[in-house]
Amino acid sequence: MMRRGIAPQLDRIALTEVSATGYHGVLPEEKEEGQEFRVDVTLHLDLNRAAREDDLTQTVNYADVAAGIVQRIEGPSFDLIESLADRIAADALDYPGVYEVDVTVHKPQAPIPHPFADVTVSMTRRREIPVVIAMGANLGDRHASLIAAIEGISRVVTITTIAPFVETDPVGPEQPVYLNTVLTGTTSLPPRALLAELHGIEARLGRLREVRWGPRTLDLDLIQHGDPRRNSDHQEHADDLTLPHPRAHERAFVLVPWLRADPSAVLRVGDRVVPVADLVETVGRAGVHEIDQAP
Ligand code: PH2
Ligand code: MG
Ligand code: MG
Repeated sequence: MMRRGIAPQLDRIALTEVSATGYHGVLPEEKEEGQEFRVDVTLHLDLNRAAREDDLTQTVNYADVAAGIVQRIEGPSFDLIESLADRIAADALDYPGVYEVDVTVHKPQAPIPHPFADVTVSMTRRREIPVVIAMGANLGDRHASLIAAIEGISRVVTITTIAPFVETDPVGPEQPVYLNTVLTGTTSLPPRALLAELHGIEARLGRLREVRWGPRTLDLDLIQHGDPRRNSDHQEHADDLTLPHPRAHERAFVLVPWLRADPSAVLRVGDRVVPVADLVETVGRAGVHEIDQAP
């Protein structure tokens, strides 16, 4: 498994020093008498749509966040402020659209028998969203392009599996054979931010594309974002983004490697959630050729 590197910065909503009396602590008197706790949270999310449409339902209402924090502070007692911070972080990630959260819990009256100003625990928690990315190249050093792309993707996706590369007959206009693979992993980026990263990698690796569906040095396609089994997959049809990928269900050069990467994969097709194994049965494996893998 490869580690994720630096992710691009999302928009943020910060709420600082939400305070209430709580009963968290290891000592019996802390659970008895209570003391002040203060919490800072920063939610990381994409605020473009909320701003464009000036619509509260497209963002997170910070008053709700504050109320939830006060409930946690005043709620069931934990021994550790670590546990309190973790609960608050998990609550924040439950808001739709929140991909990452930073939480700090302050306990300025902690029982520390020395002068001190404050004691805090801070943590960052990310949503881990399953994603499927299809990759193809049919110009230049195809193998090197795919390897370099995987390296780039690993900065924003924690890679679970990469399918063995396959050679595939071109679908579309007359052009050289493709090298294709499919990668599965998890990300804490929303679909558009991930797509922007993929486009950046394509551009850096010198993607050439004159003809639609024509030859290219590198093509990275976001196939699925989220889990259709849990109904958490992103579904959208817009000019700049269509998810799930509108043609993945009929493309052997996507389905066959995907099935190798994840034999239990499913894809939403219209209003059905279909095992990729069944789609491979339907579409067949014609035009997809196994190759000897580089050691
Ligand atoms: N990509 C296309 C068009 N045709 N054919 C194959 N075999 N593999 C591809 O990745 C591919 C294609 C457009 O993205
Ligand atoms: Mg493509
Ligand atoms: Mg593409």
